[in-house]
Amino acid sequence: MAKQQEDNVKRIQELESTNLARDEIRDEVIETKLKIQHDNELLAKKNHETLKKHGIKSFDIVGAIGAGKTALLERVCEEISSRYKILVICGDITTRVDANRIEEHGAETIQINTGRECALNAYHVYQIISNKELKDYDVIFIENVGNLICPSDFILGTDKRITIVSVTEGEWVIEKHPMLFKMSDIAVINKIDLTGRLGTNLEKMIQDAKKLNPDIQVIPTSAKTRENLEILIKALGL
Ligand SMILES: Nc1nc2c(ncn2[C@@H]2O[C@H](COP(=O)(O)OP(=O)(O)OP(=O)(O)O)[C@@H](O)[C@H]2O)c(=O)[nH]1
Ligand SMILES: [Mg+2]
Repeated sequence: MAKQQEDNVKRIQELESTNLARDEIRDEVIETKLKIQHDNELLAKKNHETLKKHGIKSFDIVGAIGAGKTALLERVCEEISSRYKILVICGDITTRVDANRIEEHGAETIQINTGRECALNAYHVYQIISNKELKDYDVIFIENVGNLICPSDFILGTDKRITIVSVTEGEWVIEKHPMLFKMSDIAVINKIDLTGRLGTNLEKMIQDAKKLNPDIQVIPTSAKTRENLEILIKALGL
């Protein structure tokens, strides 16, 4: 993790701990959080090594609730399933709605129900890839629980992280959730078919993502009209 990002994470954890913990146990709370994060990073590294060893391309899809993560995965799977054997791991607190939807589009799916947890962690992925015949897959997508905050604490060990928001969340959504954009390779701004009707300032959203992370590739899309779907697939190298 880059130095500045590490400092940001530490600062946020300190602030959280100030709110949550009594003075006398605050240091312990911070220590515990850092340890959990460190252990998660070790496991994520192991996941990535395992996936690489099997020549699997892997992507972690995070983003706002209802931004269109599943809808975009449905479209992407439709386009590429004749060329790649795809496994999609879907994280949700309950139900297998997303897995059922994606299964209709040429991919095998596994649903993880996290219960009260607001994000997948590297151990969830470790458990799945340890129990799968990885030679059967070319591409693995992981759709995280819809949330723009918690997944920033847990990397999973994929090649690329893609953060998805949509114009329906308003033009401030990227500015207000900097962490995920700082640590992502691609930012997708979905539902651009609705931009005119909502009056959302799409250009501001694009510029905000670039300001937060000059290296990020920003792709405005519509899962409904398929606008820029090809650009997204190319950005994934598929
Ligand atoms: N107009 C429009 N609607 C969309 C688009 N993408 C998704 N939707 C709709 O938005 C709603 C939510 O889409 P999902 O794909 O379930 O979103 P999600 O991010 O997977 O949601 P969670 O997994 O619950 O966080 C559905 O009703 C979709 O049909 C889009 O590009 N344009
Ligand atoms: Mg979904």
